[in-house]
Amino acid sequence: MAEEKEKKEKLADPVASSIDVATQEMIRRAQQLGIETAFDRGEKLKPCNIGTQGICCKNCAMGPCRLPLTKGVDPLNDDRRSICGATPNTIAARNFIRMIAAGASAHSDHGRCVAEVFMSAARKESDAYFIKDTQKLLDVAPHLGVATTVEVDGQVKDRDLDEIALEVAEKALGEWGKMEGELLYLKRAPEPRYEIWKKLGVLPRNIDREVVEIMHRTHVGVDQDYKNLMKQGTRCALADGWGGSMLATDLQDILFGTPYPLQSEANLGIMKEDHVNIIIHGHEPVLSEIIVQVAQGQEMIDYAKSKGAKGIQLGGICCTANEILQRHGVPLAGTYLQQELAIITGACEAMVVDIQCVWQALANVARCFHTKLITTHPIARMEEDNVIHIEFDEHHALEDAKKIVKMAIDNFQNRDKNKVLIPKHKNPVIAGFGVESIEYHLGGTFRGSYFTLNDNIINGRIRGIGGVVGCNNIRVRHNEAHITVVKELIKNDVIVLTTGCNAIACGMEGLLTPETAQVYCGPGLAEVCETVGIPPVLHLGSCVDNSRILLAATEVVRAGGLGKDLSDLPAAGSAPEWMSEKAISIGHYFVASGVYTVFGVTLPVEGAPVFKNYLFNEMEKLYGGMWDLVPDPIEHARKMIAHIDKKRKALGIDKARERVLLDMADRQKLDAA
Ligand code: BF8
Repeated sequence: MAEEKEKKEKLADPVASSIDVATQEMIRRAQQLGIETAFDRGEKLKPCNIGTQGICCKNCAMGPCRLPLTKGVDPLNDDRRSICGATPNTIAARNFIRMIAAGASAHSDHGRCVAEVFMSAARKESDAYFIKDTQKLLDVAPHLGVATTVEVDGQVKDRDLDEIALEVAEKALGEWGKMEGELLYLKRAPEPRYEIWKKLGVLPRNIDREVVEIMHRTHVGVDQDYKNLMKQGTRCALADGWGGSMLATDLQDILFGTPYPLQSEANLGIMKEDHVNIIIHGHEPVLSEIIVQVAQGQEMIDYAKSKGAKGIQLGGICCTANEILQRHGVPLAGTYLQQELAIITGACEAMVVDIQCVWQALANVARCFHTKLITTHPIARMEEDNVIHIEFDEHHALEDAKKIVKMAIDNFQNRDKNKVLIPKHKNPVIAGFGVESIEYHLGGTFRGSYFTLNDNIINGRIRGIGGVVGCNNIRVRHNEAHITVVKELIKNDVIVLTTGCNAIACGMEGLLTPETAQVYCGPGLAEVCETVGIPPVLHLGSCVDNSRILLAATEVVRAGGLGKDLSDLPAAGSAPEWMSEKAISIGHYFVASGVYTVFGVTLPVEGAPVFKNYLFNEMEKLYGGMWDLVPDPIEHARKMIAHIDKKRKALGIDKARERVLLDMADRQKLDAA
């Protein structure tokens, strides 16, 4: 009896676990069925108090050495040492940059895979992949030093597109391991930014090398100066943001099309009881693009009908969801923390996964239903015997995708109708924004560039730009911080650029529609959104697409009137519910690009106050951007707004904002009269 009670107490409280009603319903449903989810495990398994402080070193077999900070100890007279004598600063910095290395590797290896597929498309080796967006190819080529014209007999002519594609593929692949020089995309940043990186010695040489050097430097007995460690952390993070991630985004756009705004829906309610439901989860669009193509083809739709279904419903989880949403309008099934719940609907015929953010727990959940859990990537398999591995290869992509979709359809008849419960909740979304479409909507026909956006920032209708991104974390209420931060920003006239799971959370909450502006925005931002017909929260894609935020911010600098560098902009970054190493890499390339970046939940730096101060304060003197940690979402947003106001003041446009607010008030008075 006591045991039973204890068991009961350890289950998650659905309402305390998520702000989302569909998620609450499914947590309850899982508990009724006796299926454990991450929400329940989060109750039982508490994080290690020393690890969370960042001062546990397990880089050799003399340890792990744990140096918890005891209350009242003066950090400047801190005699804590590991066996080898490493200080808390060294340990925390080593751990921190190892996270950067892992995060940068994840994004960049994804990018490499896309570059390899791009190469096979350029060589015309594949019947599934082609150069779809030739304009983007021509736009990207010069940044990789590839000429788009050629001189023949004294005349300048357009170069053959196949030739350009091949050279772009070669140059792009070279970025991972070239012998000399520096990453070619670094020069896409505003010039003063590039000069700062050069002066500080952090220009990445090639992507792989920066990761390897972190692993070397953090091996026992190598780099034992936290500032020098962070220098390499910076170089590696830049190799992610302005390298691997940016290449992934560009090459994906060329292969699969540059996103433009489109309409769709978000949340578990997108699944359909009378359809074959296929959930695609992971990150690389290389596979999911072809699955979408196959599943939307008549052959498979007819096959599904022959098996008693009305059709095929695709849905996405995590960043794959964002990839296929932004290019095809495939609806979002949910965020990172909802992956188990999609299966618990009992209506998921197949969950197809590739890399990153995919839980092994899915195997256990799938076992309780008819769901086929299909791994597809050679580097990401699961040990469980109910997991099917269909290795995906770009050379026979179409056959692989057909096999997967057919397997899902065949599984429809195995569904147990009594176990089906799909929550009703979903919301409409407008997604598919990017550097190009922001220019289209906020550029202005005559002047091009980002003129209208800049003009509205300068006149104060838009107070500034918030980049809000990142994961869910079981340690905080699902989506609460995401939504609170975003709502607080738009209420204060800060336009939000979003990616990753924050974008999905915003979609679920209904914040990705132009109509949102009238409900949640301050008057200035509402007016702009209404005039140009955009949502106040612009969905820019997946986590590798944070590179779109960097480039959009660069365009803002180029359009003029808001300073000369990214660090001059009235802008701030945020990851309110981060959890992955990728988020640390993203956070750090934002900081090194000059952005004040606030994280929620926790940061593994508390046990090393000197190192923490370096990240939170000293960094600003070097890069113009710095880290911050603010778990409370309202305070989190307010600190971002305070920073934006600080930048407005430095630019001398703080007065303009006051004037506009007075104008608005005057106008309201007039309206009332
Ligand atoms: O790369 S936001 S939980 S899904 S890590 Fe993962 Fe975090 Fe979601 Fe995409 Ni990004």
